[in-house]
Amino acid sequence: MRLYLVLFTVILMSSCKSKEKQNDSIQKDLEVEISPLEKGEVSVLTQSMEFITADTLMSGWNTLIYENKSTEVHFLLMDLYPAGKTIADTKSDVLPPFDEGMKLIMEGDMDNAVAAFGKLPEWFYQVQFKGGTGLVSPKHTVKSTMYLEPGTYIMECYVKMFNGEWHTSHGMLKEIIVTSDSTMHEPPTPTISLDISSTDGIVLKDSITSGKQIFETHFLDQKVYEHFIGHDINLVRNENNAPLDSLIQWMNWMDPRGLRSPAPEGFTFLGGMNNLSGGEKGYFEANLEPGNYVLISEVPEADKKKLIYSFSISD
Ligand SMILES: [Cu+2]
Repeated sequence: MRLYLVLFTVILMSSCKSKEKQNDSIQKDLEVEISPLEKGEVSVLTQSMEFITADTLMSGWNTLIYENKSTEVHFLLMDLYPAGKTIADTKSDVLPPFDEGMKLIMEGDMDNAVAAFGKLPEWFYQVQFKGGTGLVSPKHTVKSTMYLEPGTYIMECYVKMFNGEWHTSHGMLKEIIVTSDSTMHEPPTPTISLDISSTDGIVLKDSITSGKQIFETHFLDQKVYEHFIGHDINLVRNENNAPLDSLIQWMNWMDPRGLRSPAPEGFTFLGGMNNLSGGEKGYFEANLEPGNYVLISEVPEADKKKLIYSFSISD
């Protein structure tokens, strides 16, 4: 009897072990089947003047992890195009007026520049901005989370090169299809909440401390400013307590030197949340070391619009 009991126990143990093994392998299979895109994790890389990333993304919440390995400042903006429009239309209808207009600005001919921008097609004004990162300094990686609805998007960066030509006209323009299948991703839990609006500017609801922070940005409204686009949020570290004038002036692409290489001395761009529509929310992550920082919009005269907020992190 005793022998039977021992045998039975041995058999039971071995069967349990094989079940465990089976469960392990099922678990592994499940892990393999969930792709980063289903998890809403999207890697984007710039080596010089391009976006290296997937051609197709899933709709819903997505975290874009943007690595800037190049030697210039860039950002990433997701433009949702009106139905039927593609990157071919951008190249034929949108880039030429912007190229012509910028060339005229560089020559100091603002009147004709405005006339050139007037050649933008009607459909261009139906493009919706669905977020992206803020400006990112060379050799930095940032994370921004936004909600993407299905459709055809153009991922773009319109920072300017040393000669004043747009990055968009030199490769930083990529068509991305967002499918109706949704990611399994949820927005992150914020540690800092802020509001941005055309009336009150950037308003913080929490004090900011050191370490890893997740900013929730709430776009209370959106409007088209004198530079033809809306407000966004960029986190910038002020390395040497430099006066903010050079930064404020640089954050205006209509200025011949604005948004153009080289970026102003002493400022490091750490991402943020690019343009969203009124009523929408987006998130970005930052690891804050002691120092002086500003949150600033890429708009002309951000200080006069209250679209700048300075803060310090102490030791
Ligand atoms: Cu760029």
